[in-house]
Amino acid sequence: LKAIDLRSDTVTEPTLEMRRAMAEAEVGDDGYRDDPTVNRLEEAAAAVTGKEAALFVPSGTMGNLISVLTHCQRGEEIVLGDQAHIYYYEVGGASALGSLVMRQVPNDVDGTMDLDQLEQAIRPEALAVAPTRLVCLENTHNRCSGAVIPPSYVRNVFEIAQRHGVSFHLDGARVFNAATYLGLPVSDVVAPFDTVLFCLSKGLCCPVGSLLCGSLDFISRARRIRRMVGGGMRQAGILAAAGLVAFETTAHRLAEDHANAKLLADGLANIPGVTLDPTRIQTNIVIFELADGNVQGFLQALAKRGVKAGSPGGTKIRMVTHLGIGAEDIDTALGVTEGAVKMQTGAN
Ligand code: TLP
Repeated sequence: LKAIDLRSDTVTEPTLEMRRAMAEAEVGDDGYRDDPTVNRLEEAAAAVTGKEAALFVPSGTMGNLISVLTHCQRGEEIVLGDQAHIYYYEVGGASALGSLVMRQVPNDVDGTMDLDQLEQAIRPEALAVAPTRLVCLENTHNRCSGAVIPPSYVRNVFEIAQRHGVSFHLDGARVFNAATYLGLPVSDVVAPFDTVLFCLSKGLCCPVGSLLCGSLDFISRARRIRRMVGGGMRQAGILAAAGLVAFETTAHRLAEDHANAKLLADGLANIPGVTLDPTRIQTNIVIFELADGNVQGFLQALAKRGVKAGSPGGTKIRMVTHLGIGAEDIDTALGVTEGAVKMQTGAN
C-alpha cells in the first residue's frame, strides 16, 4: 500500500520529464561559470522574479544564510517574525555563522506582524545599539499554516524599511504558492523586496535547489559568500535542468494542491477533537490542534495506517499537500485521522 506522505511538499520526487532533462543536461564547471544549464536557470529565475540576477544554491536554508550574510556585517541586526523559518528552523545560522542579532517581532496567525511593533523594532543609529540592516518577511508563511501575506501589507513594510534605510528580504521558499493564490505573477509579489529566496525542491518537485535573486551587485557579492559557506557547485546543470522544467510545468499546477488542502481542512474541521479554522487555509499547508496532548502517539497511529504527518510543536499537527497527493488520498487521510482521534479520546 502506498503511504500517503503529508509530512511536507519536500517529499516530492522529480517528474519523469525532469529526470529526462537531467539525464540530457548540458553541463560544465559552474566554478568557472561554464555550466550553460545553470546559467539558463539563473537567467530564468531572474526573469521570473523581475530581479537583475539570480544565484543557484543547494538549499533554502543556505540561500537565506547567504542573503543575510551579504546584506549584513557581524554585530548588525535583522528584524523578523518570531515564527520565521530563518529564526525557527535554520539552526540559528545567522547568529552562529554571521554574528548577527535576530530581533523578533511576534507573528500574528496570518503571518503578518503588527506594523507599529515592527517599526519600533528598527533601531536608530546610536553608539550603544546593534544597527538594523535588514527586515525579512516570509510568503507563504510556513508556521502560520501557509498563510499568504497580502500585497498591501508588504507595501506597508516596504515603506517602513525605506523610511529607515534598511534592506528588505523575502523568504519566498513557497512564493509560487503565494502567487498562485493571489493570481499574480511572482514578479509582482516580490517587487518590493531587494532580495528573494525561493525553493525548487518543495511544491515544484525538483530534487535539490533554490534560487537567491536580487541586483547584479548583490548577487555578485552573494556568489563569493556562497563559495565561503561551501555552496559552490560544479556540474550543477544536472540539478538546474529540473528547475527549468519546473518553471514550465509544476509551477503551474499548485492550485490543485491548494484545493486538496482545502478539502482536507474542511474535513478535519468536522472531526470532534480537532481544532482548525478551515477559512484560514489558503495554500498547501494545514496545521491543526489536537484536543488530546499525545502528539507522538497520534502520529504513530496515523503512520501505522499509512498516513505520514508531522508536528510543528505543542499539540499541533501539520499536513502538507503536493503533487503526490490526490483527492482520493485526502479521503483516505481523513478517515485514518478520524480513527486516530477517536482512539486517542477513547484511551482517555
Ligand atoms: N521548510 C521545511 C522544514 O524546514 C520545516 C518544511 O518541511 O516546510 N524557508 C521556508 C519558509 C521553509 O519552509 C523552508 C523549508 C526553508 C526556508 C528551507 O529550505 P531547505 O529545506 O531547502 O533548506
